[in-house]
Amino acid sequence: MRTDQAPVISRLAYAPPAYSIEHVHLEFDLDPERTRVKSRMQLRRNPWAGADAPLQLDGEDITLQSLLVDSRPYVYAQAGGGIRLDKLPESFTLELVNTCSPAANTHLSGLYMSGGAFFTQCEAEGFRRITFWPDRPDVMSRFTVVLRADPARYPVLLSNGNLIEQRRLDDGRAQATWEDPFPKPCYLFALVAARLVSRQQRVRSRDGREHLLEVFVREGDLDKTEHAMQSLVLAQAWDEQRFGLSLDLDRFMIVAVSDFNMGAMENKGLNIFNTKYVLANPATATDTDFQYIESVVGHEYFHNWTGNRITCRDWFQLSLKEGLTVFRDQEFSQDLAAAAGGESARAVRRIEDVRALRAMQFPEDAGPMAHPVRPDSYVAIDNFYTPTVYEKGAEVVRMMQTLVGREGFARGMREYFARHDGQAVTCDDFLAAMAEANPDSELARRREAFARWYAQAGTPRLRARGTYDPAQRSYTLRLQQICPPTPGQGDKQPQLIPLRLGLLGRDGSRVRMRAEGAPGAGPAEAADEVLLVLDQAEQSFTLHEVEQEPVPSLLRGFSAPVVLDDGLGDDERLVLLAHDPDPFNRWESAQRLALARLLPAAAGEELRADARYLQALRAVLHDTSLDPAFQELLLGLPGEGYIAEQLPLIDPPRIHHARQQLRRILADELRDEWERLWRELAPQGGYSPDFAGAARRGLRNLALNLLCLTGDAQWQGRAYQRVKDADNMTDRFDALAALVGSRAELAPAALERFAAMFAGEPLVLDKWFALQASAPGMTVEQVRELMRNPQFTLRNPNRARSVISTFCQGNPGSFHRADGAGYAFWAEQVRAMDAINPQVAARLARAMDRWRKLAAPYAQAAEAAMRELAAHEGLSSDCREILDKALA
Ligand code: B3K
Ligand code: ZN
Repeated sequence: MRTDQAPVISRLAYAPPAYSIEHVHLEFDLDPERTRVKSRMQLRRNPWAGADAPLQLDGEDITLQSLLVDSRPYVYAQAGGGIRLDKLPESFTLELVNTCSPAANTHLSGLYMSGGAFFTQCEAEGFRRITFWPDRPDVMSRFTVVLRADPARYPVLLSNGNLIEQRRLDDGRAQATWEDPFPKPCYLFALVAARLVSRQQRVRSRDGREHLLEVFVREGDLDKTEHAMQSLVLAQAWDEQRFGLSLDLDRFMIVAVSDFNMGAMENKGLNIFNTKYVLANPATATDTDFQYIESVVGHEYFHNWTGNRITCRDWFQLSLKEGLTVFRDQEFSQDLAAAAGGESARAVRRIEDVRALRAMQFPEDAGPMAHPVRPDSYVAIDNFYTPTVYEKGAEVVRMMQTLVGREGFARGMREYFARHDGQAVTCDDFLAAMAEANPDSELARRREAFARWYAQAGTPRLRARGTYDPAQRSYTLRLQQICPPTPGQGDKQPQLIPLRLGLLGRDGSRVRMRAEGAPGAGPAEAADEVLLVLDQAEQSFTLHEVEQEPVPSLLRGFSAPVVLDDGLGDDERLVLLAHDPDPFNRWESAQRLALARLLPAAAGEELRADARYLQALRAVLHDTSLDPAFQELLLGLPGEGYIAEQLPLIDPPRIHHARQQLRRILADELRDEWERLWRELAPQGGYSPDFAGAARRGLRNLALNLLCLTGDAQWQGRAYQRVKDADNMTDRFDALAALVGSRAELAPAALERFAAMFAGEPLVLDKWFALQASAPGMTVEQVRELMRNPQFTLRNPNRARSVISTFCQGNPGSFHRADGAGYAFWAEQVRAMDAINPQVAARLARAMDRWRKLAAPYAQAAEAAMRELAAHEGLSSDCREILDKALA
């Protein structure tokens, strides 16, 4: 295992591999205690390598048994955790035998056991825990894989590509041989040996080719696979339709496993998924679960082209595949939503994505782990599967689309595949293909300024101030951008910011404008909306033929991942909330109005919710032209973490209290509206997780939640009844959450009932644990009590996260305590988890990222707990990296 002293890997130190492996033949004799791996590879020295170039093979927690070069024993040296071979011929065959122990592998990286079956996870550096190999993404090889195992325990034997042979051996074991026709890096290797059943579906791609799609699960879970399969079918059709990308394999498999470090993995032709992102039926999964499954199934499927056919040269380029693939899955979900609920449904998805970006990525960009979308260095690459690489990376790709248009973007994608199919490339290569396919675009003209999005960490702040000149009928916007310093990066250059904007009259009417002459401005004719392209620290744009003093609606659709200071006051925000044709900015106005009330209260002043504000929200709830999902977003208050980011110094319990107070005011003051909505949004027909149904449930259950918060025993009784008899998990769980969230007397009984109903459903129990860990007023002792539940275990990442991460990262009002008990608990759990699974532990370690922003006495208590934890020897390099950065 890798501990403390791991070296820092630096991007600029990249050197291409000395040897290529054209083909590998792998044989596995699968045994939980001692699996034997035999590999035979054809290697060739690359033209750029000198004749004396050594071959470095990585290896971790595995035992080498024998090594032959061209069938003869060969001397090797132990080096860098693996082995090094010197003085090799130009081309040769290398044969290795090694063993590994899947049953002892609690890291869930490499080959491991879950529920008595074999699974793999190789990204980023798990393959070296299976066999010796140059474990880097720029070594791409064709794999043939032979699996041998006891058919009584492991009747299903899977690997990447096509099944070419299956037979019974003389010793009674089963043998399966798989061949993947596409060269791939080892991180995309996968195998599964398990007792599983599958749902199958045949689909045809545009060229007439037939494909078999399969979803494998444990017996008894087959009734929870329909939605995942449907999502897969939709993803396959969407990628053809939107990007002309067809499935390139005869067979595409998804396998669900309950012990898994993250969401899912895009192994070529054999995706392995956390059960959480596969299994769903109306009785066990919520609308949100159904939605996540759609997007994760899409995401992994889309990787087949963006990630697998074209992969990363090195791990610093991770966003090449992740940012692009998140962008693709977001577009997929938006297109599906729009097909079901129109443009407003598309906007709902966009707002959800931005909300997640601001809740997760903005704090990261402002904290000790801030790193560019293309990082410059790392100790443990697994620590860099971050919201910055994923979600900010997706925003960077989205800005490219904004700058070149949808058509231009599709053209750029075609160019990217024409140039790089089958290669391992860099973020720069993607940008070059996109820009060069669109030579007349602002992206091409100002590529250098745009490229800073990959190089500079931190969220740019954009200040905008407008002045109207009635004599000239012109409106001048002065814009300033600065990007705050981040660890290791002091001075920054201005970035290229696409700023989509419109103007409104005070009466809410649209005000047209002509943007002629402004560099990067849109059409010269008068228009409702323009796209300005900024690339200077300070610049001004004048908009002409503006007939009245306007209210500016800036950064429409969140056209760039920046923090905008538009200097607007309540009057203007109320106009935008009521009338902005851009749904994103309507929502943003509601968020800002709420923040204007919450921030003073979070800093210690009395909370004031004025009549004008309440009236505006009442009007939203009355507006029958609005989609209920959009109404729900407009009424939702900013999260505690987002509020905290707006303050120089934070007192998390006080923030929690202020937010709860405002929720309570909304509950009381708009009570008649909530009661009306409850009645009017009653279900029409049976449950279906479609957009419209989910939207109605979402708003109706918000109403129930707030009605329970008023403390009204009748509403709490109604919620209790729903926990008992709801016909779907969304309504049942939301009712339970309403009781727990309002600390109702009925909450304990409801929790007990719920647990009894779902004793055999691990994913539902995760929700049950998480709901309690996130409950207001939760104490550390109560969390410990939850951990004493016989169903709790640290060894299952979903379960451990449902209690520990939920409490430490999702319940700031309870976790941060003056006596530091929450921090001591955190330190203890990080240590315990680190001994089992460093990747999961390092995630949990990040709960303290923002400790320097804490007010007294929290900051002092947090630092003490962190220093004490850091003093322990034997922490993994994963955790060490996080702690060192946080304390630096
Ligand atoms: N590529 C995987 C993530 C691997 C994480 C390794 N620690 C899932 C995804 O992004 O699709
Ligand atoms: Zn991904």
